Amino acid sequence: MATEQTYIMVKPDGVQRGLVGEIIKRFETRGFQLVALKMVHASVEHLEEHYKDLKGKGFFPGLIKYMNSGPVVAMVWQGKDVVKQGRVLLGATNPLASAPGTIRGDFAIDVGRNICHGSDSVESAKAEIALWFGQDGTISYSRAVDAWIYEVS
Ligand code: IDP
Ligand code: MG
Repeated sequence: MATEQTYIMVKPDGVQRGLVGEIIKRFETRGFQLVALKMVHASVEHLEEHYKDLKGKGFFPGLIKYMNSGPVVAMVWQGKDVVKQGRVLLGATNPLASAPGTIRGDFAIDVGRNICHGSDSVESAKAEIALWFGQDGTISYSRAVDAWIYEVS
């Protein structure tokens, strides 16, 4: 049973553009398991914590303003190699460098409006899941379909 988890977020532009379902669908149809989901209009302080590694970058104030401009959809997805595979599904940070077939490559143009977030390592996934879902936690449940997705489940 694959228990690796990643934090995936539809950013405010993804919500406004009606892409929540599309982004969920890509993870769902690939076979990954949704184990937590909520909509939240995050505070500046919360977003500064989420993006603390980027503090000092020239685009940081604009990034926080963008992320605070409306609600996001916060999710935890689970499955084999899901952190790396999640980044592959999202595409490159700059949508202009994202391959067609990826979420950003199909739906975005500007790096400052790239519609989705995905954890970049197992370690940062753990920290991000704790930050966004610490009080709620994730849901543990089995799926009969796993026997059709994993050779051994
Ligand atoms: P990632 O989202 O692919 O992990 P990071 O380098 O962690 O990329 O940057 C976080 C977010 O900051 C990006 O998704 C993007 O929204 C924004 N960002 C990164 N670089 C730039 C930039 O050069 N200009 C404007 N925004 C940027
Ligand atoms: Mg990042």
